[in-house]
Amino acid sequence: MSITERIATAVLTGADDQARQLVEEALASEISAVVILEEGLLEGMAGVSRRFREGEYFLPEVLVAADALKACMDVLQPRMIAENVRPRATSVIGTVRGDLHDIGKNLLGTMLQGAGFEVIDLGVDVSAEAFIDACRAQCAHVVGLSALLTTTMPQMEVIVREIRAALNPAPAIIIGGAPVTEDYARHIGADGYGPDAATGAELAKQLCLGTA
Ligand code: B1M
Repeated sequence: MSITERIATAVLTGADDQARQLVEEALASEISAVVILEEGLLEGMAGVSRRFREGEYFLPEVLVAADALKACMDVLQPRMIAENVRPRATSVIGTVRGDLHDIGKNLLGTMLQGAGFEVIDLGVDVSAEAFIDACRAQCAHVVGLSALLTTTMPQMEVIVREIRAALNPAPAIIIGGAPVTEDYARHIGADGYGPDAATGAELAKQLCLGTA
């Protein structure tokens, strides 16, 4: 097994110490940061995402893998900067105004990061103006809105409308959260709906990069 395959497996199984050591080893043997990222870390997270979607992994496995990814990124980041490795695309995410639930949104952030996106997380209770400002400032390719309450879901319609009015071209807009449905996404003019965080990140990849 190559060292990048071993890194992918360590991330997939959440073996953070081992994953970090392997990344250090790979860097020491002059493997480029982009290869370690793409063939090691992102490949491992793609496996996590697939298993989560298929019901083989649950929240704890995803969080443990996310910790392993983070441990590796701490080691890899300086080399990525030195090699000028850019993220595949930029995403802005947040939970909509009036809503304080953030566990699903955080999970989406992890999956997006694992899919190679830069993630600008605006947190919870986020207004349309804040989404627009961040998308403009970051030249975002995709924006992800999360809502957990039937009372805050209508905020999504407002935010989608205001983003489209303020930004031309507008970023792709995806929505998700327990009360949200595919029909609702279509109804409010969003570009897509993720029933879970892994599918949301796959959708973002399709919309921004043309890949799944
Ligand atoms: Co709240 N809460 N809560 N709560 N809470 C629910 C959502 C509720 C269903 C509980 C219930 O009554 N059975 C109910 C909503 C009812 C409704 O509107 N239909 C409810 C309520 C009523 C409330 C309060 C109003 C209670 C009160 O104060 N009277 C209040 C509202 C506060 C506010 O937001 N303004 C409130 C408060 C809270 C806590 C603060 C205590 C806490 C949140 C803590 C936190 O998030 N940091 C909380 C919690 C934990 C829950 C439950 C128990 C769990 C939610 C959760 O995190 N699930 C929830 C009941 C339940 O769901 N069983 C409940 C795990 C998480 C991984 O799932 O966020 O759905 P979820 O994310 C999923 C998908 O939805 C999707 O991906 C994830 C899976 O991969 N997804 C996306 C989410 N966002 C996505 C975005 C995407 C794609 C996929 O692309 C953009």
